[in-house]
Amino acid sequence: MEQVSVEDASAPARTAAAGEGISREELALAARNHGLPLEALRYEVTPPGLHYVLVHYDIPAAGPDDWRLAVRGLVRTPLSLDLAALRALPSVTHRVTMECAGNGRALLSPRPVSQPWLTGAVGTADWTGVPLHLVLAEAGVRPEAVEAVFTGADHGVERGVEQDYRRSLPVGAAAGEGSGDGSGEGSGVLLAHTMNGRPLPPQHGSPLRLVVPGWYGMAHVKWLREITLVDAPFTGFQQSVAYRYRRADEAPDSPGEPVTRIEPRALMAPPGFPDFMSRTRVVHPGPVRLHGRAWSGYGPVVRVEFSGDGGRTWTEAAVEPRGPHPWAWQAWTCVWEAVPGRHTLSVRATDGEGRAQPLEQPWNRGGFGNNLVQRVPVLCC
Ligand SMILES: Nc1nc2c(c(=O)[nH]1)N[C@H]1C(S)=C(S)[C@@H](COP(=O)(O)O)O[C@H]1N2
Ligand SMILES: [Mo]
Repeated sequence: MEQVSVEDASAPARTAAAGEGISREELALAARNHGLPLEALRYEVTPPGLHYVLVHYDIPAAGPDDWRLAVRGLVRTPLSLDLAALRALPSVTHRVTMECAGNGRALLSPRPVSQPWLTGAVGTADWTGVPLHLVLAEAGVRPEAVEAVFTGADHGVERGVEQDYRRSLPVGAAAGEGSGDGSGEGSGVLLAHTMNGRPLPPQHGSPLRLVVPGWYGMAHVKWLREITLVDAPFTGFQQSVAYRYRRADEAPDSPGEPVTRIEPRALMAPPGFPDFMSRTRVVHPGPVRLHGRAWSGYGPVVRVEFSGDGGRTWTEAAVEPRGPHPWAWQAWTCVWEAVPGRHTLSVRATDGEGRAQPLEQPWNRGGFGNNLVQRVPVLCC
């Protein structure tokens, strides 16, 4: 990793001062990296263009014709596969809900300065591709290998460190036909060349990306050009510097804990209709059918609760059981009796492992895994 003096590499990610607004730089990031418009929670599979997008650097020039995926390092047979070779291998389709680890970051106080997500950094797609374990078996992973490092074709500089976008997975999680979570579902990791039945669009990693069901977005390396098997845990920027949970009582440069699977969250499609500037929702008195989706990277969501009074009292919503798509979000619905006045609506999800959404912000320096319950201000009149 080369040092580039755009910024001080040793400086931790910054948090905004009290009352400090979103800067022009953050606005530029927010305009490039858009979220899911929450009314699109009505679709089980997010329609093209409405799935959230997060790109650290530029979308690289990566055409399908001269594309090669290299598999190298601690393997018996290094491979160089073009798209035709990958497409000739057996493929499967998984419906996967993907969420950015920074979703909800801009709602934190103090606010970590980065891509300023509200709650929309999520989407669900049908990803088709080659199970990663098939390609790793073809290459023959040597027993000394402990991790697989995945390299994207995009390149940039982040907090002073020039780099290709790179992330790793333990060999067990990468090659695993068992997920290790007792579900017997397999890890489901895919080399995906198809999104919703079409070749991947440029912003989602054309022509090839990694899909790691249940994990936050940073693991799903786009524009995937190389898989390297290594004999020691990978310590690159996106693994050991970024995407770590560093609590408020830890030093800004402490190692922290790695960000991995998606914490449970429920979101509501905002009811009624919006005021243009404030986005405040307006409804008329009477029963209002509320609906949305809930998900967790640790297994099925077993309960969704609704609060019409800002989280003081909760009632059960009806949540659909997890169907044939173990890694996709689940629909929930309930009815709210709207009476004139101002209200704050909330929902919260609990998964099968008993993980639930907090009512107090789970603050950490990067603003990761912030699954604070959603608050939707509504004016009934
Ligand atoms: N090569 C590469 N892969 C990447 C990224 C990136 O910047 N470069 N961003 C990651 C992050 S942080 C997220 S949240 C997801 C977003 O995937 P999407 O844009 O398809 O929704 O891609 C991940 N894969
Ligand atoms: Mo992300």
